Amino acid sequence: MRIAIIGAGALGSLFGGVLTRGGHDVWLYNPSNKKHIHAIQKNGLRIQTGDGDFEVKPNATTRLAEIPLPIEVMGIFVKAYDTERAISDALPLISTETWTLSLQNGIGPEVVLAQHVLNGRLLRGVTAQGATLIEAGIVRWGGRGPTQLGLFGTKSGQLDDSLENLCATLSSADWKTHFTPEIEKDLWVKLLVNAAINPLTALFNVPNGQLIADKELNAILHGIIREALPVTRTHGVQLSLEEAISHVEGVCRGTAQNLSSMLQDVRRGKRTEIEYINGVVAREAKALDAQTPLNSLLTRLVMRSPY
Ligand code: KPL
Repeated sequence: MRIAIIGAGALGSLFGGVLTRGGHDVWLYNPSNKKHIHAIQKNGLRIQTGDGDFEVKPNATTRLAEIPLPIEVMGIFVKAYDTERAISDALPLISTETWTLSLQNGIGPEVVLAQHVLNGRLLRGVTAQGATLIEAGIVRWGGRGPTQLGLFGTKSGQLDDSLENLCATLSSADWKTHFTPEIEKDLWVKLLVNAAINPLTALFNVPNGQLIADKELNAILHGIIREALPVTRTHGVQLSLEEAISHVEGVCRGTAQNLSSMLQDVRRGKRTEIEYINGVVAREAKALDAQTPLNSLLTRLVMRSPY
C-alpha cells in the first residue's frame, strides 16, 4: 500500500514509521520541518520504544511533487489550524480510490477536509497512541493505544469491505485500528482526553502520567472533565463522570511517559491547538448557558504562553 503522510511531525512520523516496518511504501512529507526530513533522508527514522529502538527507511520529502501516484492512503497529520492550507496543497494526490485519513486532535479539521475531499472516502479517526519528536529523525513511541476510524460525511456509520480491509491492514502492521460507526461521538470522547491532558501537561511541563501521580493536578484534571462532560453529552457521549474520569486516566497511564502534543508545541515555541480543544468546550458551553471557568482559564493561559 502506498501511503502519504501530510505533516510528518511526531504522530505522523510514528504512523509512517510503523507502516514502513509493516512493509508499506510510505512517503513522509513536511515542508516546515526540513531538518527532520533531511535527517530521515540521510539516516532513516529511529523509533524509540520502551523495549528497544528500531530503525526504518521511509521515503521523506519537502516537495509534494516528488510523491508518486497513486496514493491509497493520505494521512493528514498537520495541526488543526493548518488543515485548510494542507488539504488545498495535497489535493493533487487524491484519486477516486484514495482514503483521506485524519487522526488530528480537536474538533473542526473534519469540516474543513469535507469541503475538499469529495470522493466519499474521508476517514476521521481518534487515536490513543503517544508520540514525541525527540530530535530530527528520532521519535519516541510514548504509549500505545487503539485507533478508531469512521467514515465522515454522507456515508457516516457505514462499513464496506474496503474500509474493513484497511483497518485489518493497519492492525496487522501493529497500528491497532477498529472501525467505529459513531465517529462524531468518539471525537468528543477524544476531545475530553485532550482537554484534560494537554493544557495541564503543557502549563506544568510534565509527562502525561504525572496527572495521576500529582494529587493537585489530578484534582484539576477531574474538574476539567466535570465541566466538559455536559458539552460532550450534546454530541452523543453517554459516559458518567466516573466513566469519563476512568477513561481519561486510562490514557494517562497508557501514555505515562509521553509528552503531550501541546507540551511539545509549547516547548518548541509553536502555536498550540488549544482553540480547537478547550476553546471549543468553552464556546459550546456558552451556547448551553453552562459555566466552564477552568476550560476558559486554561485556554487563555495556554494562548498567553509565548510562541
Ligand atoms: O493525543 C494526545 C496528545 O498528546 O495530543 C494524547 C493521547 C493525550 C497523548 O499524549
